[in-house]
Amino acid sequence: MNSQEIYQQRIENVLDALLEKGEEPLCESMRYAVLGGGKRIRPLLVYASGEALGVNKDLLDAPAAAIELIHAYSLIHDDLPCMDDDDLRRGKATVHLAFDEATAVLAGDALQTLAFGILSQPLHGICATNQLKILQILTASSGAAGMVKGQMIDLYAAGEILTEDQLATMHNHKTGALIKASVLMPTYCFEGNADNLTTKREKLAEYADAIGLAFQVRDDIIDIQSDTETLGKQQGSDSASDKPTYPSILGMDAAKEKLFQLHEKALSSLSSFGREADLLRQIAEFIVKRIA
Ligand code: GRG
Repeated sequence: MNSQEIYQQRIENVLDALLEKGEEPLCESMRYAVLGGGKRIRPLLVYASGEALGVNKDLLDAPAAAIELIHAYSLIHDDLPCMDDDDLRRGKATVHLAFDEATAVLAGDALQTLAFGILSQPLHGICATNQLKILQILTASSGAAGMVKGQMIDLYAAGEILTEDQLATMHNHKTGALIKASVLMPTYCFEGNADNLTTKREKLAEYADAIGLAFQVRDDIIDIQSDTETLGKQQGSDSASDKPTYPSILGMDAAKEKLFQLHEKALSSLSSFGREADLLRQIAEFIVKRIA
């Protein structure tokens, strides 16, 4: 197994242990939404950023799990009839179809509180000030100043003509915020401060901004160029719902050029790091080349 696969297996085990096993619909729907699917890009970024900083892996499991739980909740709610009304997610029926709508709302709610609960437990090896900072990052990135704000902009953007800046603002909130949180939380996984941490944090933030937007540009491209089976969700859903995208605003060639530039920016942000940031480099490459 390569290191991406090792970390993917690791987060799978961590999530499995965290989610209660029970026959009630709430337990089953939470496990259905979280386990056995998804690329786990956000937890991978947590482990990769921690690796670049020399953080003990055991301290990264809690933030890695928390960010994936927030992501899973956001997907459940995004798929609901009152939002994107999707039937397929990660190659299987969306939670409101596999269970029912009320269960899907509550499973999302419970995954969100579980994420904050995990980070509120004593995290031995991380001082209280830093642990609070990690919680603040998760709160800001997922709430009304982050992902929820982006989702709100997105819902009202259908059928609108957005400028490139407006499109970037929407994506920086909706998708970029959690990606940036994944990279930044490990910069607080210490007792106190490590060497040159402020400079490293700034460089990692630049990297995260670049790959966050690259993730979305690539998402817009594959929504047009891939197929439903590969994507595990409906292909062409952006144009079907008349959503503004990078290819629709810039044209396909310019969208691909934008992706190339963002990849270059991500790599140059890591130029002061050595081999310890190789996993971050590999993830950047994976994001700009992914087909699903
Ligand atoms: C409902 C509050 C709320 C927010 C929803 C993230 C989000 C906000 C909606 C998802 C809609 C969507 C398809 C956005 C495009 C980019 C994206 C986040 C794709 C899904 O993330 P991946 O590709 O999914 O990392 P996997 O399944 O691999 O985890």
